[in-house]
Amino acid sequence: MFKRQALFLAALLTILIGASSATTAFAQMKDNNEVRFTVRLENISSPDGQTASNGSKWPFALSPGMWVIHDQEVRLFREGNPAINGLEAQAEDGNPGDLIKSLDSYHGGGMRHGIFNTPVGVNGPAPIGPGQAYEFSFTAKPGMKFSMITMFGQSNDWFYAPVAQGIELFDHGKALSGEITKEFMLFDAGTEINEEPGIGPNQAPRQKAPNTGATENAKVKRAKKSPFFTKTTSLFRVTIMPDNVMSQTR
Ligand SMILES: [Ca+2]
Ligand SMILES: [Ca+2]
Repeated sequence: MFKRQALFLAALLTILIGASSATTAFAQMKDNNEVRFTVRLENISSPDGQTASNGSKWPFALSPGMWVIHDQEVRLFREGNPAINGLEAQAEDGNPGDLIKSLDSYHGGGMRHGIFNTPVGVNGPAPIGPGQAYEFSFTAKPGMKFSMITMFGQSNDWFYAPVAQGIELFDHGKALSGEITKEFMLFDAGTEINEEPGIGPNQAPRQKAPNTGATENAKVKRAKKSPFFTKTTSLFRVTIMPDNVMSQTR
C-alpha cells in the first residue's frame, strides 16, 4: 500500500514539475531527430511612435528579413569587415533576396535558410509596425545554430541580428525555448551614411528608390552611438518555441 502511494506521489510530482518543461523532455527523448521550432518576431514599440529631434512622430518598424541555421558557425557578417554581398540590400532596403542568393553558394554544414516577409494576419509582404509580428518555422537537429536579420525600418543601413556566430538551438540535447530578445543587437552595415532615424530623406519610407543615399564605405559595427542601441527589449520581442508533444504526435 505504502509503495503504491509513493509511486502515485512520484507520478503526481512528475506531472506537476513536468507540465512546464514538456518540450524540453520531448527534445531530449528525440535526441537524434529533428525538432521543429517556431520563431515569433513581434514589434512591441509604442503605438504613439518615436519622437524625432524636430518633434515629429514616426513609427518604429522592422523589415522583412531572413533566417539561417547551420551545423557550425552562422556567419552573415563579421564586425570590423565590410558587409558581405546581399547584406547591403537587407540593411538599407529590407530586402533579404540578395543575402539568400549569396548563401546559396555555400552548401556545407547542413545549412538551411528562408525569408520572412508577411506579417501575421496580413495578405502580402510588408514591414511590421507597432503591434504586428512575423512568424516562421524550421526543423533543426542538435548541434545547430540559428541566426536571423531584420532591418531597423527607418534607418539608412541598420539591422538587428544576434552575435555573428549564431544562437545555439540546443543545450545538451535540450531544445531552446522562450524569449531570446536579449541575444539581439543593433548593427550598422557600414554601407550608407547615417541620417537621424525616422526623418532622414534617404531612408526606406522616404527615399525615391531602393539603394538611395550617400555611400559610407565603412565596416560592419555595432550601432553603439545610437540611443536605440540600448532600447532593444522595449522595441521588439523574439521568442522561439519547439513543437510540443501534442503537435508532434498529432
Ligand atoms: Ca551607416
Ligand atoms: Ca537609403
